[in-house]
Amino acid sequence: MADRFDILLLPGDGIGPEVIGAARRVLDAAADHFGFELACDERLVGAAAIRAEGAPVSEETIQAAKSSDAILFGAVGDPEFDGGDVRPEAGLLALRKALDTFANLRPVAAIPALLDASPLKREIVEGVDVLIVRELTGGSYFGEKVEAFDYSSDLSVYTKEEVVRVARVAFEAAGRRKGRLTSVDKANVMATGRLWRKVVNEVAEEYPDVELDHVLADAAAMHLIQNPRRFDVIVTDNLFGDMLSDEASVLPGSMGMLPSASLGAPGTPGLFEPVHGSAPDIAGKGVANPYAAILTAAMMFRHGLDRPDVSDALERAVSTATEAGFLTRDLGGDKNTEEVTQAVIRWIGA
Ligand code: GGG
Repeated sequence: MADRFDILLLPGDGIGPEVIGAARRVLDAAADHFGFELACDERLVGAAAIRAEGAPVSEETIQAAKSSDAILFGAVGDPEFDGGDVRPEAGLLALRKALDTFANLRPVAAIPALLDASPLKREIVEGVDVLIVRELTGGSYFGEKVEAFDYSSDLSVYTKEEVVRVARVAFEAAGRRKGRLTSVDKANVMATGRLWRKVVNEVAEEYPDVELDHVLADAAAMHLIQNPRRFDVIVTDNLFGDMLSDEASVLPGSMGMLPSASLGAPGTPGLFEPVHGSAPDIAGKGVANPYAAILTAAMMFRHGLDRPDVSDALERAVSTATEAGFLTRDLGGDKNTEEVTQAVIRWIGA
């Protein structure tokens, strides 16, 4: 069991530095409690990097990411760069591509203490436990882009191998859970959707114990808020995965509760980031919800650093803090970032 970890912190923009600052303090407390050593390097990304270094992610930062054990990322995005040629979000996409983190795991589970934070009825939300596996390095986010004066296009390209590798991650995950996988595409209208479905069916032959079904993306969006318990694991492309996981944030009540892990080939560093963005409207006010960043750190210990014991302790501390009423404004509470962070630290190892 490793007891020293080199972590690259990339807080980014908006509330990113606040939530990564909170997660860093929780990590330091976990290091004290479990007796491991944490070596953290911190660098700029997104709008912060454009301003200081002239690009949304520098080559030095990409090299530092490649040589770390894991990357803990905050959020990127800043209205100052809306409509400009260089966008902060390009830094995140460049990192995902450089690290080849092709599988983005986005767990969405109902949290007992937060059932009333969801705008959906209690009976819909109760017991929800879905894992969305989003393909992260292909599709329309990465295809050739044309931005001319009076037309634009985003080319969506998927190769068979890109679908095979993310499908395997999803089948493996389903095999460790309830054994049900739903593949989401638009095979009725898109060529990439038809390739996606054909390849997922081929990969299914390697996993006879996993029950597979296919749902069109628009229908999946409806089922996700009408009957979310019908899903165990969902695998889908980059664009649909981005949208469905944001939609799924209404289930636990707030985007501020959703962590994610972006994984590449075994032995390569993973990129761990909360699903939420930079939320410039509340940045700097000390009210951001740090739970997603803390749960993201928990995913880092489980999927990136092979320390499920630390991950379990962080997840338990978050559950206890929410049950004790440490809720930020987005969850209907009145606690600030600092109060929630201190509560989690208090319950680590308790
Ligand atoms: N922590 C997530 C974040 O910063 N999101 C901003 C963004 O670039 N989103 C697009 C995406 O996740 O593909």
